Amino acid sequence: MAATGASLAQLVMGLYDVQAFKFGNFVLKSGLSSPVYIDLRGIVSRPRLLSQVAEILFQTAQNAQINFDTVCGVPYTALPMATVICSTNQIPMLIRRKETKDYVGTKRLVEGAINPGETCLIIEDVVTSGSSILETVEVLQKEGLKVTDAIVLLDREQGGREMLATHGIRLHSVFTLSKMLEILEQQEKIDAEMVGRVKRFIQENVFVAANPNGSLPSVKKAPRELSFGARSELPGVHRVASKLFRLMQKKETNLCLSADVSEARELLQLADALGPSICMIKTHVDILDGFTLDIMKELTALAKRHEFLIFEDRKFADIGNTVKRQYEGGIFKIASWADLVNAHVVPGPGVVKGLREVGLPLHRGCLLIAEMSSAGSLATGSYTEAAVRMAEEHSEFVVGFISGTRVSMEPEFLHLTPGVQLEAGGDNLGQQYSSPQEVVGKGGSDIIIVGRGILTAADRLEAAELYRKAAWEAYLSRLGMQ
Ligand code: S5P
Repeated sequence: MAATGASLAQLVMGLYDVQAFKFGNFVLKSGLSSPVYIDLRGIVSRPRLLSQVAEILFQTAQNAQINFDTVCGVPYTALPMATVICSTNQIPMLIRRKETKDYVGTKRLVEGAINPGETCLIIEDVVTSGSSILETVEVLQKEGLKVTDAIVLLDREQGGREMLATHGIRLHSVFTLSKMLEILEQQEKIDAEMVGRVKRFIQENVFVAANPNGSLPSVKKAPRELSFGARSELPGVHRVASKLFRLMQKKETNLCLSADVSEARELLQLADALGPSICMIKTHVDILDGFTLDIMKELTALAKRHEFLIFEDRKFADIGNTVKRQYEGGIFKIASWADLVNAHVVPGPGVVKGLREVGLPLHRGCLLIAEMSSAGSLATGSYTEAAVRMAEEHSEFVVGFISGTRVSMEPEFLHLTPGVQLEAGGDNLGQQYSSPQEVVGKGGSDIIIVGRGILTAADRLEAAELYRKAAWEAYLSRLGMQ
């Protein structure tokens, strides 16, 4: 036990009094309506409470007999807690930087004396899915530090402990959400009905680990998984995403064909033959010999006939003014025929704003590249987070992501994953493959993008059907329907 019953109750009441826990109806960022809201940021203005919190966190670490050399708080709420612990107990501290802008240059990701091989203890205020802790762990490990344990004040019991355990991190909490509810009920701050409501909400919103490649710390929500049909009708869903969700549900396919062929005729033949099996065709028009706008007209007609979308995998990555012209003009006139395009987030929001000027009036949509399937990709961690934020800020035009697994919990956003084959492996140029089950079933992605898995098969239609069925079954199993 980290604390005696009496002192824990005192601490919980102290936090309640400064409104760190609120009960009622709150709309979370994810759009979910929650009966409880927890926010410990305010304790920096209550030095006595901050000291109590720091003391009990340190006691918890001591009781667990953890060996560590340094301490690092997960930014930002836990930073002052870690500072007080380190200052009071004379322990060297490390600070993880979170700002995406500043460390692109020479700035370091971790401040403080880093001695590779040493063990760093993580301090956090609240754990939900565990992904924030994992991000900090990832950064520290890249610096050569070992991380074995994390101390958290409040465990919301939504799967964080289990998720961290799968990454070799033991989580020690000062108290759990159940304990907090018990104390507040005893103290008559909340009634039994509220306790029941909160418990139900927590149970219905448990996160489960979804990290097939051990690459990105990501999670998916286990229950309350919405079907594609239901997602097509969400109030905030983009018109193109809604159309796609609808046709996926109707055709029972979440397969996107990556039609990486160089003959225009072959592209059209593929689209016609495989059209009924796919929800989308992905093109790289700049590898086509003999491109003409007439070919794209024919492709558009096939898309209409077989009900699939056209996604030009152009990966725009320039300043807004340039991408706008690349999207609209030139010989390809991409905006005139592609329902979807994609963009790298490396230039900053200007890339989305530029594309949006052209795409929005035409009711087009854009996917942001949050992760890449290639070995050594730099699109990880805070870069991926920045992509998610950019999508959230431009959801009138951005409909989702290219990523390995689900990176956003917003059900309006689509996740498309390339680097998929039925057999694990890769090519000799860095491509890495995961299976449809890993990507959709475990990883929480929506659509698999398959190129050579189908294109090199003797019977392409038969191969497409195999991929369609595998991805659809993975989706159904995620919904708990199989
Ligand atoms: O990270 C990525 C992003 C994309 S869009 N990795 C990828 O492989 N892609 C694209 O998906 C790539 O350009 C190619 O067109 C397709 C994968 O093809 P495959 O033959 O390896 O399945």
